[in-house]
Amino acid sequence: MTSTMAPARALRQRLLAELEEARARTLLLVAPLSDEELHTQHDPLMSPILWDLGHIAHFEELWLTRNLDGPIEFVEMPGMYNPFEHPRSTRGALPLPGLDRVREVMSEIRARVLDRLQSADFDADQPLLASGYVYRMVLQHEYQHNETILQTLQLKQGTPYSPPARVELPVVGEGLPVTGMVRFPGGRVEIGTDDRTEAYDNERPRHAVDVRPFEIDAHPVTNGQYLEFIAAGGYARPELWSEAGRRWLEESRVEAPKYWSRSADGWMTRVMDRVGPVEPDHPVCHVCYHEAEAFTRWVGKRLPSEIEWEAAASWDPDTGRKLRYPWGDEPPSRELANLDQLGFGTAAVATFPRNRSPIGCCGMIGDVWEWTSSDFGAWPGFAAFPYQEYSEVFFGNEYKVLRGGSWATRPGAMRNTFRNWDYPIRRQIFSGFRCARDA
Ligand code: AVJ
Ligand code: FE
Repeated sequence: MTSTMAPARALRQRLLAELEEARARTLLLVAPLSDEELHTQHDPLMSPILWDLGHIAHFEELWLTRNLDGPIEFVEMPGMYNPFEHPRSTRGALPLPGLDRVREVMSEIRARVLDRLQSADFDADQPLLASGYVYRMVLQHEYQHNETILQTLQLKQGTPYSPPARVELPVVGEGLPVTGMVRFPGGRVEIGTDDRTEAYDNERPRHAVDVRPFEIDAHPVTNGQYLEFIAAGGYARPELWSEAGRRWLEESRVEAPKYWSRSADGWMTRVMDRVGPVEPDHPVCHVCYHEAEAFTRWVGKRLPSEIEWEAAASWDPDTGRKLRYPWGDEPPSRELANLDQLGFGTAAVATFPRNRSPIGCCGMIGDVWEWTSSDFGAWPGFAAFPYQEYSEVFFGNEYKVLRGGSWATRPGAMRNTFRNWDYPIRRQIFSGFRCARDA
């Protein structure tokens, strides 16, 4: 440490900057929206965006003011913004205040948070504050709700959402081969993490697992490959689908990924306000677990388990070292991966040559979340921290794990050990997949 600042002061300044940056992004995303668009429940699966905003603020108040001055329970979150009191589908009926009022509440809470930050003791032996953990938890919560808001904006009724800012994604030359698998030799692999500075409870503890040799696609499945599945009648071949998958197919009558439509010129798709042809070299997005599973059967493969996914992304079998990101320990940036929202869409696979794990698996971080075959459960030795309502209440066989983050994920909420989960029928998330098989 060559810093002239006391470490606590440096950490305080960094957290302050990150809190401000997180809020600036949240407000940027909602800036183009009218009060009515913010109030509307655009889909039963999603909250009115004003609910997300109020919930972000009250979550922050709960953890960064009230809880620092004596333990309180998650259930003490004010009724209207408590997700367990009000399931998403009912949030449209809540008497939500207007944007001006919600912004006042956000600033008022933030002022108290920053005031409290001045006296935060990061050396405390309580794990909530040690190394600033609780601040990073709150930051990630805001980042995650940003992605939720983007799902809502993509689902939005009425005039499509027009992004307030965009960054151009790099375009690579045509003709890069996107087929092929890479091999993981198997052996003892370290899964999860012991990190207590930012990891969620469900990522802990780090533990050794014996993994059998397997092969995994070097890239996520592309639209072009998925189009072949559609053309081969994949949606009409029951033998490719699980029983639950067949039930979902019968009820939903789906024939293509969400947001695709057939036109005279072929398949079109839409991201927010942009409509264009389905790009064959982009990863397929907005498919549910059942669709992913049916595709893998069609090609004679299977989905990777989340342990295999994490091994392929993070483990260097030659050195026995575990990496924080597929490329190493360098934090994500625009040069490394398609993350952080402002690209507003996927990039062609193989666009980011450095987004490559030690075994040669590409594009694991960014673009699309990847479905795994695993149910969301506890790692051995799991302990809920700091609140059961983040992970533990969702453990079981109802949810499938997704890994790797999407274009709509903020970098602060992404790393090789990060675990996301959703119902196997969900498609409003930015979800794709890659295939694996035994070696
Ligand atoms: C991890 C995306 C499943 O949205 O339900 C936000 C994240 N948890 N607030 C969700 C979350 C509490 C969570 N997912
Ligand atoms: Fe939340």
